[in-house]
Amino acid sequence: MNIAFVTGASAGFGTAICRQLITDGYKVIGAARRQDKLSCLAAELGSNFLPIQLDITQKDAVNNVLLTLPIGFKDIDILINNAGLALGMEPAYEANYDDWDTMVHTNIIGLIHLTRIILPTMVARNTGYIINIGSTAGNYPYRGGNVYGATKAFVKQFSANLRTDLFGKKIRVTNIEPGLCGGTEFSNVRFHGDVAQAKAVYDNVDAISAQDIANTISWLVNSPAHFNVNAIEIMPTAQVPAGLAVSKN
Ligand code: NDP
Ligand code: 8X3
Repeated sequence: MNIAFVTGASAGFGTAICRQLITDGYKVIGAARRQDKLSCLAAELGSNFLPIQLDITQKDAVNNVLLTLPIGFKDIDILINNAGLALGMEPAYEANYDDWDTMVHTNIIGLIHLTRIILPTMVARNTGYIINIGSTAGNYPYRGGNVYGATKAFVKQFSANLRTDLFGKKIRVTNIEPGLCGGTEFSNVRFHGDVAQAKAVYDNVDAISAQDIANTISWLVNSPAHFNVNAIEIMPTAQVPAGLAVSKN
């Protein structure tokens, strides 16, 4: 039975991905900081789901993560680097330094450290699949996107460079680039718990859902091993990639 390691399992995309992969017959390791959320998911998903409390910004914890896995969950076939966040939407000249640091430490540094720890185990077995969750924010700028968008541009380029380093090996890499997706905690986190501001993002929009992302991942991981989708950009029909603006005097 194949084993998937999913970060950010306690909410949003990650929870939907864990549920979908369990349904598809995988064993799933679900990582996040909030143990209570992971415990609820474990109760729902049963013994093929292994919850692990992990803060991906803690380098020592990431370094030791493979040592903590029990027999039966050690040979990771699929790494889904999903944990991430946006904080704030102020223009760069007003943004909060700590928010910027947290985004960089989570979306970039946590992601690359975990990849660096798990990838050699895939290389040793010459099999594996890394799926990174980027964003349309990594492709197109928008006002207030500043560091968040830049972290996702990093994830996009890191994914492409991973593909290149894995030339000749049977290890796949995909960067998924979603646009506006409702029903997750993303905007609550971004707006520091301001529920009204978070809700307003999705008012009157038929946004994509976490299940749409889980369905995409299900399709990718169940596709044949010779088939690599390098990147896939997904938007709601209601959203278009048009951001050019002109300031007139
Ligand atoms: P949620 O806020 O619903 O979920 C984020 C998950 O990341 C949570 O499980 C959270 O768990 C986890 N997480 C955050 N920081 C850490 C950390 N330091 N260590 C471990 N886990 C962490 O967001 P979404 O599901 O919407 O977003 C998931 C990914 O998709 C993110 O990378 C986001 O940037 C990206 N994305 C989201 C879009 C959207 O519109 N929703 C669109 C495009 C991309 P915990 O707090 O328990 O640690
Ligand atoms: C999340 C999508 O447009 O809010 O990455 O940045 S967006």
